[in-house]
Amino acid sequence: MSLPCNSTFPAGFIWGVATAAAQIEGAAFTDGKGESIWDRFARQPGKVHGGDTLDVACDHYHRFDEDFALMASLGVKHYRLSISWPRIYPDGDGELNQAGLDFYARLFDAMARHGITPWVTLFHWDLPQALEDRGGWRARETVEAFGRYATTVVQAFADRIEHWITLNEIRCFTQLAYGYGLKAPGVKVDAATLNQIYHHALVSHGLAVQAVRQYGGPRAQVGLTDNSDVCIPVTETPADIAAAREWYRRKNLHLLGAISNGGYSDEYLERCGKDAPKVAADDFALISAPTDFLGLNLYTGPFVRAGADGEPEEVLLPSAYPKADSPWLHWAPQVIYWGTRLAHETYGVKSIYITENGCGYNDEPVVAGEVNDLHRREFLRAHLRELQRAIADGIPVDGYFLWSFMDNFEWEDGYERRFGIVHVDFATQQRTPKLSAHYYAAVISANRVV
Ligand code: BGP
Repeated sequence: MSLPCNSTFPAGFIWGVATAAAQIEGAAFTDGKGESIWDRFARQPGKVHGGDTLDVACDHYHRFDEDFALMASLGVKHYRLSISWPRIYPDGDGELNQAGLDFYARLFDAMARHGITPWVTLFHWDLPQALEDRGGWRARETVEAFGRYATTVVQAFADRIEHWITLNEIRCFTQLAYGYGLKAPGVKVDAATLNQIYHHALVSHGLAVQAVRQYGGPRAQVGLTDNSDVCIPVTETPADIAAAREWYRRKNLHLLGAISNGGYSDEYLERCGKDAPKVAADDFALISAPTDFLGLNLYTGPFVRAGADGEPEEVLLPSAYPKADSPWLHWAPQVIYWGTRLAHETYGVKSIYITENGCGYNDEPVVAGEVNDLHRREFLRAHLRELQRAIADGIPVDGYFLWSFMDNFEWEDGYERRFGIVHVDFATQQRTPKLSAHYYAAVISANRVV
């Protein structure tokens, strides 16, 4: 399909916003919720900016009704949220906490009252600490426990939820958490263990797909949300595009590559050498079971070009290159176009949702009832233009979820970094829609980039 510049998006295009349980709910020890690895990590000195904890966060646990009223007032009809595993199984496995299920039932009721459709992520990094104490993602036991948790949640809410996301960003809760130690549980394991952890994440994804197929009902749809390493051709010439495509293929071999191949490639196994993961007999039947869509969290990516011998090489960013306040987030709006195009071309994905895109800034406080975040408006507009270009080129992108609805606990950055289109005063819990919220509301209402 061809979409001329600035025409409207396809009818039925999904415009949404995203959050995650641990980042907004607070009530970290309320109504029987168990401790998560992030509750523990945040209490270790020096791990999270300013010693911030998740204890209260946006107090969404108690304020969800007003939050949904605000969401609805902006015209947002689709909301990606996650369920907290330790609210459902405080020890990760074993005894069910009915109060946890009851909370989400109330939450979904409120969303229905406000005309908002839920898109539910089953795991967004808040592993129960009790499981970490028994090995965490290093242990196959955690995979089996996740399968039981996913089954419980799908069975409980199959009548209300049609869109399920299995896991959020495997790379972040594996490599950044157990490889670099930056995210909870903040440890550094050896290469063999890390490869096994990736594998455990893949099997967990497969078990969640299986739970949705078995218990989700006929209308249920399921997919993974991945933060693929997206490579952006520095000039859109055939040589640089080929280099970016090859770099992308190599960098995603262990996750999307393995899922789409139905097994680990020889290339990947050679790369692992003696540190290759142990694979049980039926693992890849689970891992590679067909899904209905691919979720992509797209924020940034390296620029790649063809080197002298045609080999891909990353172009170093000069110090003057524009960045958000999140140090890892340099501006590269083309990540939307190339992230979706490379996934479609490389893996044959037929339906893509951008499940996160947004920018982290240390926004200024509210002045006279306003937060003038023109920088975020500009960021969004540039990225939405690339979304429009992707759709115009026939890439099957069916929806876009902005990260994030409101300022929240941004993991190791605590409350310093703000990603929301709604400002949160963490002392008073006052919400103030920023300029970017009004901008996004206008985009949704016009169904085009404004
Ligand atoms: C993604 C996560 C989100 C959110 C966002 C912002 O990786 O899925 O939960 O936090 O990034 O990034 P960060 O808070 O790491 O700066």
